[in-house]
Amino acid sequence: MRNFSVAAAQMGPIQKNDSRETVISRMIELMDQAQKEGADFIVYPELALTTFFPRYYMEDQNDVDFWFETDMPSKKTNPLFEHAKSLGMAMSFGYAELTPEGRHFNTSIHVDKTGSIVGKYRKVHLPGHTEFDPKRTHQHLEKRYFEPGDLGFPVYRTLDGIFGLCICNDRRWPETYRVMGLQGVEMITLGYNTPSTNSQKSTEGPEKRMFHSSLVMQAGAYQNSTWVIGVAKAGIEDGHPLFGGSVIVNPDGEIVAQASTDGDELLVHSCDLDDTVFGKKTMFDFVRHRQIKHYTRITSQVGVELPKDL
Ligand code: CDT
Repeated sequence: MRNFSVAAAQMGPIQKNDSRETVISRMIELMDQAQKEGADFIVYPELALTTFFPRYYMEDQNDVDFWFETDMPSKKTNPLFEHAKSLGMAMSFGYAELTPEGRHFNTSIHVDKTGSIVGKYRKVHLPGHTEFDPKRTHQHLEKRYFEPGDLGFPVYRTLDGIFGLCICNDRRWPETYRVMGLQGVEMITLGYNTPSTNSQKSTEGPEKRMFHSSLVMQAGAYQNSTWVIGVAKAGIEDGHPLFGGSVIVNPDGEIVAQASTDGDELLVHSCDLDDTVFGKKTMFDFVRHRQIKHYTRITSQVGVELPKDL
């Protein structure tokens, strides 16, 4: 099944007081619509089950853990899994994961049409800060509530293709795509929650933020000849605006579908994994063209190091 239909299920705002059950019924509604439109695979955003809670400063660990899932599926999320299985629909979505060892991750999974989790990823690039910052118009406390993912960027086989996951801020880093590109990835799915304004750069409005979001996904798709499905949580969550602009990007880096609202909105597009073959075999034939001896800085240093003679 290398040619199938993907639904990017953008979700409008989820308010702080919205229950998991309410959100899951919205996800099920989107899934039903996706099925009517012929989709085989539905992709939901980052932290799809709750509001984007890292904007809230919390000190009490019980308050923090309220936002996390200890089981997947759980009693609350099982109706989504069962519904997907009954429709024969594969799905991917993000959630906050609390492991039995007490570790906290920003996680995303891919569930196949039989209800088995075939792919799991824990967000590597965590943006923001760890302490309350009074200078910011809004807080972004992912570094406080999550530890960096410990699974790397794995790819996995499903739907007769090679798939990978990443989450929100990961999309801005070329390493994310290249590490999966080097494992032959043919479709990357990712969700995001991105504020419409930059709390540290007041001149940067939603248009520029959206431009950067699409730019990085298009570049990642083209340079690795892979489909990229980028799905937003959008709209105003408890007074905090998030931009939409969910996209389906083909392996040529072209946007083939884009959301136009800040609400629940479905983009359905037929994706052929064989469209990745030309780019992988010609322009970006890694084996013939990559010169790894010149790339050592990529994994040997983190920050900028000026050469000594500069
Ligand atoms: N959720 C997430 O990773 N959002 C970031 C915003 C960073 S602003 C501190 C993003 O890159 O979209």
